[in-house]
Amino acid sequence: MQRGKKTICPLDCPDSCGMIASVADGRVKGLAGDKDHPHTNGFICRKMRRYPERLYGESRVLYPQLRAGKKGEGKFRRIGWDEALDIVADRLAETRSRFGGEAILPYSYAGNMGAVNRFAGYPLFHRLGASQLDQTICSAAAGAGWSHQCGDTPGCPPENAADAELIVAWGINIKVTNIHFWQYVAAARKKGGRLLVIDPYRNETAKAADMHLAVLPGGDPALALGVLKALIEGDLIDKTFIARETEGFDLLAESLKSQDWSDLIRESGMSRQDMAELATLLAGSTKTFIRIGIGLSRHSRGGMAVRSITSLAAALGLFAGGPGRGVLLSAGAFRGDKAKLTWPSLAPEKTRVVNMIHLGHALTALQPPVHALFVYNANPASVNPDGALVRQGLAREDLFTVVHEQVMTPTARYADLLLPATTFLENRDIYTAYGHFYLGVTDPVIEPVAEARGNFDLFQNLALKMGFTDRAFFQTCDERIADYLQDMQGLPQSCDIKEVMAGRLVQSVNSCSDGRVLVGRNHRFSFTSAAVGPEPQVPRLSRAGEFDDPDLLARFPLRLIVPPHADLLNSTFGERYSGRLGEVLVHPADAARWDVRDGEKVILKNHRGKVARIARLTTDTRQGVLVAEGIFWPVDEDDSGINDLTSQKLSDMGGGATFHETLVAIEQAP
Ligand SMILES: Nc1nc2c(c(=O)[nH]1)N[C@H]1C(S)=C(S)[C@@H](COP(=O)(O)OP(=O)(O)OC[C@H]3O[C@@H](n4cnc5c(=O)[nH]c(N)nc54)[C@H](O)[C@@H]3O)O[C@H]1N2
Ligand SMILES: Nc1nc2c(c(=O)[nH]1)N[C@H]1C(S)=C(S)[C@@H](COP(=O)(O)OP(=O)(O)OC[C@H]3O[C@@H](n4cnc5c(=O)[nH]c(N)nc54)[C@H](O)[C@@H]3O)O[C@H]1N2
Ligand code: SF4
Ligand SMILES: [Mo]
Repeated sequence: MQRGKKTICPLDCPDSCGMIASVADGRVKGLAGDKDHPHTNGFICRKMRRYPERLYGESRVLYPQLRAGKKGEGKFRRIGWDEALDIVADRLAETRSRFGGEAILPYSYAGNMGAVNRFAGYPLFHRLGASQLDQTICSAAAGAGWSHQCGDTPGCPPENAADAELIVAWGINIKVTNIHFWQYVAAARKKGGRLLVIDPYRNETAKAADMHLAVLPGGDPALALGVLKALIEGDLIDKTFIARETEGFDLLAESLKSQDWSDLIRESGMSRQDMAELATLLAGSTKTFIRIGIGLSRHSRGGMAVRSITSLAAALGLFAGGPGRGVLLSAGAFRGDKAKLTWPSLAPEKTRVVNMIHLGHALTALQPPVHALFVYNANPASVNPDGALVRQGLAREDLFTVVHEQVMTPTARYADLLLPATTFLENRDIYTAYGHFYLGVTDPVIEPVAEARGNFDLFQNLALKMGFTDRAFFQTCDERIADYLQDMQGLPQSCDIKEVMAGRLVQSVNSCSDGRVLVGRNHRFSFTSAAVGPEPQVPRLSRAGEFDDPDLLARFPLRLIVPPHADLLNSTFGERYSGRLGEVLVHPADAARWDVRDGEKVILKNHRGKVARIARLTTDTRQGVLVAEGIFWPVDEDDSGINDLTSQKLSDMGGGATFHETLVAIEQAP
């Protein structure tokens, strides 16, 4: 007999869907959307509907294994858990005593968004005095840009968009990366609302939209400031809101006065008329909802892009709330004390911090060197920029690498010791979301498959094995969840923690139904920068990084962006598409110039590396801009992937990544 059990999608996706797993004979037969989850609304994406194939698939890592071939070759021999734990404990202890704790580098990200399992390794690595990882690869620049102007204001609930007259999807591919937001777009359009997409290429969302502006990659600060300049010149700003709930507007207006139109036009790739029309469109709609994506922040001026767009939104009064109005980047609906998960008090003072984007550098050049690497919840061989350098590091004979994984990923192939990880269906955890305002706690749906162990169990066991007796290591999973929930901001006052622990979905109190997000929170929107630092006080045009480098432009004249693919979640599910190169969208004029043909294999290359893709000729992208969707797994013997082309350069704020700022050349494959 099949039974339906509730769970939550653990993937790094804003939607964090509620799901029903159907289980029979201790096996998961299928996954479907939970009808009782207001945001999920009974529907999940096609990636996750096929999850049971992954759970029981050929690629699944089932047992602890020791390397039995060359690094990266992917040959292993099975060992037992006891032996495996002894090996890790010995090697970590030895590394620490010979070279000091900082010679150990834990590397993890968001393969599992459950708060307990995501941060499960932190207490042990803190206790070991290991190098600390700055987790910047995704939203650090966007988050820093947002907090410069908005402080800790949460985003507006997505439901509010359903009443909008105008929805702006700015640097976000809703139909691919945030599909449940589409229900609000559809509802708004039913009532006559329109969708505008601002994105360098005609992505899936732009194809389904009413309007599309093909801004240049990295061009958003110029576009947003140009529109703001036009609004001020046309006296179209919301003066009441600006006076009542913001500060510093005069400084920004003054700075924009002296800003040349020619710079704004060149940098945005938009005409003055485009900007004037957008200003008119925005001023003419009282109910505007701006959905800001993280995509536009993966640039040298990514933080500035967010600062400029939120400033534009504030000048229009969109933070004042009201039906159909709002601004959403990241929900931020609940704020828990992360220290309750990570236990920073266990770390020695002043341990070195490694920005995860610099992993290639950290494994090949950092002094004193890293001698032990522990990877979990992540696939750095595929997702990290400067991929060839990352692999060079992973191939070092003197590096001891542990990888805790669910499937045989490109990183797992480089492990000295490979450990089998459970999936969310085999774990208990607590999930918030960055695209909606609900929180939930889940129970395991099935027993662990084969010898898989969850992150939390693994690290608790390892800490005890290493002889650590701190309280953190004796906590049960339930105790950690309860501790985290205890003073979580955003929970309703009446909320019964016991009920939440038993699986009741909770809606954040930050989700005021009228979308009003600033008032009443002791908060004013600041057009000037609240933080100290090298950033300019008011948003202004800053440098474009790699795209501004004349030497590189002469050799690699095309701008490449590398957004997500609908069938992958970052590199997760790559095992489903083994042998697939992935495509690169090329404008026909560029194709003619560089002599590449539709459907043929091409080489993209620059000073960091090269990778093969299949050319797709289309006017969906602008001339001079190439688009390579998806982090497919390596196909060729040289192991290359799309991130062999991207750089370790950091964004202007938050130490974020600059994935969409890559110069390349293109040629026919030999
Ligand atoms: N199917 C699927 N869903 C996903 C993911 C996935 O890999 N696959 N990844 C998940 C993760 S980890 C994240 S962080 C989110 C990210 O989701 P998003 O916030 O949507 O961010 P990106 O996907 O990086 O880029 C979104 C859009 O930004 C555009 N873009 C690039 N540069 C610029 C620019 O300079 N200006 C403007 N205006 N637009 C630009 C890209 O062309 C792309 O269409 O999605 C999550 N959801
Ligand atoms: N070219 C390009 N590169 C990008 C991006 C892009 O848009 N373009 N996006 C960037 C962004 S936004 C992000 S967030 C990063 C994402 O980088 P990662 O967080 O590394 O994302 P994934 O590729 O999904 O890999 C996660 C891995 O964790 C494993 N995993 C899942 N759950 C568990 C668990 O419970 N325990 C253990 N031990 N392992 C688990 C999965 O099997 C999977 O292999 O990639 C970045 N890289
Ligand atoms: S990947 Fe996103 S859309 Fe798909 S089930 Fe998970 S949370 Fe929902
Ligand atoms: Mo991300």
